Amino acid sequence: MELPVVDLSRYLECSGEQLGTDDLLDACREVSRILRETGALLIKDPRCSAQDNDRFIDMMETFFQMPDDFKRLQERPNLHYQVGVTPEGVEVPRSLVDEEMQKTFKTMPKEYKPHIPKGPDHKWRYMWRVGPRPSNTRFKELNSEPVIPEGFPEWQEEMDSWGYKMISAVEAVAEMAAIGFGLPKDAFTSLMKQGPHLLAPTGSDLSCYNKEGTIFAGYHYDLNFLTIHGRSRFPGLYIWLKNGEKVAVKVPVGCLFIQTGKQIEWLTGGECIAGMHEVVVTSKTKDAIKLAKEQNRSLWRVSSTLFAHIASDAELKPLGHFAESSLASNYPAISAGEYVEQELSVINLKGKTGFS
Ligand SMILES: O=C(O)CCC(=O)C(=O)O
Ligand SMILES: [Fe+2]
Repeated sequence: MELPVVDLSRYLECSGEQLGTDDLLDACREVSRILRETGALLIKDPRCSAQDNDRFIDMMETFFQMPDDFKRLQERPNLHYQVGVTPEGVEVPRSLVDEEMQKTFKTMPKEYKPHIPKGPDHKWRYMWRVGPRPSNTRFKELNSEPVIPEGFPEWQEEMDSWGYKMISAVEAVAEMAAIGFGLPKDAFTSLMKQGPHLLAPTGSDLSCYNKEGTIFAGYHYDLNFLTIHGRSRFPGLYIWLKNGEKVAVKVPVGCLFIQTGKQIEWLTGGECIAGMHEVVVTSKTKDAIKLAKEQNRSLWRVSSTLFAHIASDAELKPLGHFAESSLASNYPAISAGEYVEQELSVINLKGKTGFS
């Protein structure tokens, strides 16, 4: 199945008053429908160009190619790895430790079954906080100072500029989704203000791990609100639609890919569910490795993942009419920060250090 591409240009050009026009309302309903029915959306945002994406990936390839000892200088386990580098072999895919998920594996048809994780992920990651942080918060450690690797003078500017652009794209989608769901336009975006948004590119070493079936990120959902990715230079990301179908993500040049996380599931009382996904080496990845070798390009698979979050001190609970839904009781009110901490300890990023 091909995922539809929604062009945000018309929505972005319009002022508030024009939002009542039929074609814009239809576009908003289309966004909310796709998020509800599939949990996955391709978008085109004129503010996020293919060149921006390329510059960012070039820099991250250079970083991930550095020796492990250098990269580990950027490791902050005491901050739950929520800034700086997370080496390979640390983050544990939720499905490795979640018995409910393991039960569902058994019921899945063979062609849609994920690769069953046997240990932690083989991917590296860099976490960079984007956007303002709250001066007064109950969740200080999730909102700590950034880490900048030595020898990358362009780091801050590059991370911030690409990060802000992708957050703007998420905000537009969040507004459109809210309108489409019949909520106030800012129902989601007002909760995203000063959220601990993370630009969190992954780096996977295809010169070392290139056997089919190697798992870079085992089957999991994302714990945040919405996740957005630019186009990666290597295929490998697979998602599951709400109907259980497994789909290879192909992001057209100049487009971005958005998937639902657990926080939007909470806020919509289960109307949207968090999209499951995995990153693995497949025959398509191997074809791309061969081509990259011929062209003398980097063999690090970099993702330009950004986790857009609800503010740590804001409350997660079904919004507006979603509070009346039959599933709402599965989503009791909890602060977003508390929820994130619970999830982080399950996936091994919190709990080994002084913050547990
Ligand atoms: O590497 C990717 O393409 C996505 C990784 C992922 O799922 C994650 O970072 O949560
Ligand atoms: Fe993910």
